[in-house]
Formats: sequence, C-alpha cells, structure tokens
Amino acid sequence: MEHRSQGLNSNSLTLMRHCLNNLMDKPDGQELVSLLVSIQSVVKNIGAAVRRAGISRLFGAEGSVNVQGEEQQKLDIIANQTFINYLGNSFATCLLVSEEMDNVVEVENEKQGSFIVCFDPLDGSNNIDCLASIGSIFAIYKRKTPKGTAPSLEDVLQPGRQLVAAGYALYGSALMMVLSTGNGVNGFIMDPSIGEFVLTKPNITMNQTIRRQYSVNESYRNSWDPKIQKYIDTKKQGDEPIPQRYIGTFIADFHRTLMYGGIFLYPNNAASPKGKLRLLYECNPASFIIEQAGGRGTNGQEDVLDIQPLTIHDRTQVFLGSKHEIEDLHTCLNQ
Ligand code: AHM
Ligand code: MG
Repeated sequence: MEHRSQGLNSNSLTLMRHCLNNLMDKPDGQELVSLLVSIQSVVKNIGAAVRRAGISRLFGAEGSVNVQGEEQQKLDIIANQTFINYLGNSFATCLLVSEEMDNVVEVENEKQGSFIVCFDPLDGSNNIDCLASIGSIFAIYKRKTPKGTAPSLEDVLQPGRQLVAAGYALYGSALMMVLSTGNGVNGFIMDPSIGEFVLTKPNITMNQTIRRQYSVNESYRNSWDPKIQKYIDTKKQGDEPIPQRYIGTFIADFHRTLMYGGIFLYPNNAASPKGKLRLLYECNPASFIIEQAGGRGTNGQEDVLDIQPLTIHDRTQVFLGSKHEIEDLHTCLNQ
C-alpha cells in the first residue's frame, strides 16, 4: 500500500540541505553554512513576528528615529534585535552592519568568526501597517584581517564584487528566501507544515525579453536627470505601453523584477540627490543576485558591485534589470 505524507517528501531539497551540498567542500564552507542556518532562524523569527503583528500589537511607530532620520517601527526594532542576537551568537561573524544602527557592531571577542554581514532587517517599513509585502536583505563578506585579530572598517568597506553570498526574505503571500552563494540563484518557500524552506525556484534566471515592465516612483520625475525622464517616456509610447509597477518595498519590487523581467529604477532626485537606497545592504546584495541570475545592476555609470564604499551607510542611485533593459537605459544616458 502506498503512503503519502502530508509533509516533506524525502527528495525535497531544503535550504539547509542545499547549503550543505554546495558549501561544505569550500574553504570556510562549514562556517558559512552555520551562518546561513542562523540567518534562516532570523527569517523564521521575523516571519512569525510579522504574521502575529496585528494580534500582538506590533504595528505602528515606536517613537524613536534611526540614523537615516526615519521613524522606527516596532517591527523594525524586533527585526534588528533578532539579526544582532542570532548573528552575534553564530560564531561565524565578526562585524555586523545594520540599516537601523549608526555604527558597526563588533561581535564579542570569543564569538568572532570569519564573516561580515550587512543587512536591512526590515525593508519597506512604510508598508507594515497596510499589510503589503515587506522583507529582509543581507550581504555576506569574508573578513580581510586574519581571524584572531581585531576586525577593522577595512573588512566592511569592500566593493560588492568581493561578496561571498547575498540573499533576501520576502514576507509576502508566502514566506520566501532567495539566496546566491555565487553559483546561481535559488528560491525557497517556507512550508509551514514542517517549518522548513523548500526549494521551489531552482536556478532563477532573469527573463531577458525587452519591454516587460518598469518599476519606479514617478512622483519624483520633475527632479530626475532629463535623460532618465526621456527613457521612461519611451516606455509609454506606442500602441502597447509598458506596464508600470511600484510597491514601495525595495525587496518586493526587486523580486518581481527578478521573476518577471524588466527594470527597477531608483534615480537621484531632489529629495535624495545621492540616491535613496543604501549600497552595502540594499544595492550590493540585489546587484549580486541579479548578476548571478543573468541581469545587471548599475548606478548609470558603473556596475554597482564595482563601487568602492566610503562609509557604511552610503547611498547610490540604482538601476537593476535584464541586460537589454540596462543597455537601453545606458544608451539614453550616454546620448
Ligand atoms: P526602508 O524601509 O528600509 O527605509 O527602505 C526604503 C524604502 C525601500 O524599500 C523602497 O524601495 C523605497 O524606500 C521607496 O521610497 P519612495 O517612497 O521614495 O519611493
Ligand atoms: Mg528598514
């Protein structure tokens, strides 16, 4: 008689097993796996807090203001503490950079490991109260200073090209984690019946079809570079204008662009003359992932991954999309 289990099929590839298969034979692979396991626990915790937010009264503003001058939300604080707590106790990290904290966090001496993690613990805070998708995003570097010595800012301020892994979690209609360790991009959905992330989108590859969709906050149009205005105008011309989509949560807009193709733009504008999105924990991990999926991320001049960060909270304008879309944009910018 055949027995069908409701839960995990023994052939299902969990995120944990994926990490073990792909990383254990790499230098520092074991430590990286243990770090990724900790990040998985962080995401499960934040995911649970997001789902409970209404009944636990976690919605709404906390009252404090973070380093970017933004009002912090209760969930922001919980998410940040969860990241710091799990990663600081993983024995795999030495320095942590969070969007929510002014300074780099140094892990206790006896718990220091080989990696630096830069993260936005809860991206899209403005969407918390209306139940639209929010997310967490992270970038992992290997330290340059030898283990056993004091880590320094030089370990943190590395161009994105040096990343060893990057990923994000999307707290949407399902809880999804997308991860790249530099060998393609894979997507895992949380199966709540077994509490595991299961591979549902292996080898994510960007749709390269031109004129798919574009994603930008057009309310800033008047203060964009006129060349960007002209590029966006081309999307609206003809009998079949290109659909515009914008959620206002970077990870959600990025994830849709990765899944469906097209382009995401956050250009300089009067309110954010040097771009709004942060290099270390938003633009770099997204660019790493999109390159791994066959797309491209630039600041209009160079690949985001080649930018040398000067401070931990640097911002940049950013364009992320399929190679053709980015080429089209650059052609407009160079005219
Ligand atoms: P934050 O919630 O981490 O501060 O993120 C900033 C958000 C991004 O998620 C999103 O892409 C952007 O701000 C939207 O900005 P705007 O409202 O200017 O379009
Ligand atoms: Mg945030």
